[in-house]
Amino acid sequence: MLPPGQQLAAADRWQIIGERQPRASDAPWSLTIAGLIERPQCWSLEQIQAMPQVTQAIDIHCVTRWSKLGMRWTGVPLEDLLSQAGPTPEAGFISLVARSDRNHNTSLKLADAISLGALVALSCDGQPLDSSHGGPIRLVLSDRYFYKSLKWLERIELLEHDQLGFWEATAGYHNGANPWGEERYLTSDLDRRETARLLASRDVSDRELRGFDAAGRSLANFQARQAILRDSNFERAELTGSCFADANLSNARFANADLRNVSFAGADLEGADFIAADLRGADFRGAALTAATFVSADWPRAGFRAAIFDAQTRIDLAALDQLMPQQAEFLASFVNRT
Ligand SMILES: Nc1nc2c(c(=O)[nH]1)N[C@H]1C(S)=C(S)[C@@H](COP(=O)(O)O)O[C@H]1N2
Ligand SMILES: [Mo]
Repeated sequence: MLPPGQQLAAADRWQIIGERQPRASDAPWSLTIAGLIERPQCWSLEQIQAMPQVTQAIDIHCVTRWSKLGMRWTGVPLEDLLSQAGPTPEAGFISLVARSDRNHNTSLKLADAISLGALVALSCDGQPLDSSHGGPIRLVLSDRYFYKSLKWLERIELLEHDQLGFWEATAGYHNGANPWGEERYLTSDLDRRETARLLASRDVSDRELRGFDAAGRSLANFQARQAILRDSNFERAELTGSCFADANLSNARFANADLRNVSFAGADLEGADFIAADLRGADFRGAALTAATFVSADWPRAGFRAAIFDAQTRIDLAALDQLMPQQAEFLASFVNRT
């Protein structure tokens, strides 16, 4: 089943999200488990490979609105590793740490990790995991957005108190991450006064304003170059001539907005919604469009709602590749005409 607000990726496509490779190192791969446990362990990759393996179907759901269902993952249940280590009664959380340049991490409630069947995976759909997808060893679990599935798992720590992960601490990703309840982002901490001041200035360039609410506003020539506007709401806003170049607009909502001659050049538009927006003269060159939507899911049946384009709308052909199949098909009919 597809959780609310998600689209199905093409079966033969699997996007790389976040870090693209592990930290360069000659040290052999290993997995350490430490913290509130009776028996600290450090397993070599070979030891993990030699443990009993299970294969289970796990659906993945990226917070930027794409999903892949029924992937077959093979590896060692996290529960098996935990029972070798013996968590103490105080252990309530696990922190997962990657072998990556930024020591990328995320965390889970210990009880959730076990009840949701978290797997320390070595292969997927019968193939050893690609390095870009977390090979040789990553975590994967169902029923949490995919940012809880850590690539290049190197260390598991059992903790009494939660330790927020990289995306959760720096990008406002919801720590609950339950896709069935759309726990995508924390609500913004911008107060109404500050929002009103920024709207009046029409300039948020370089600012970090997750969850910015500009729905229905008249904001022609709004300046938002390089701003971080994840999960912002620009529905029905009037934004002609505005500049969002190089901005981060993942999951931003532009439905029914007037976006004539707006620049989105180089912007990150993963999961952004442009349904019924006016995109005549808009510039998407160099923008990332994974799982962005331009047409409602009922297309091409009667009553669908779609963005408006003209010959001056600029979209790279290559960007169509990043879209989900139905969106790509819809956009191709436009791009090929121009
Ligand atoms: N080490 C590490 N793990 C990570 C990330 C990351 O940046 N670094 N990104 C997370 C996010 S947001 C997603 S959607 C998935 C993407 O996994 P994929 O690249 O195999 O599709 O990895 C998750 N695990
Ligand atoms: Mo993600």
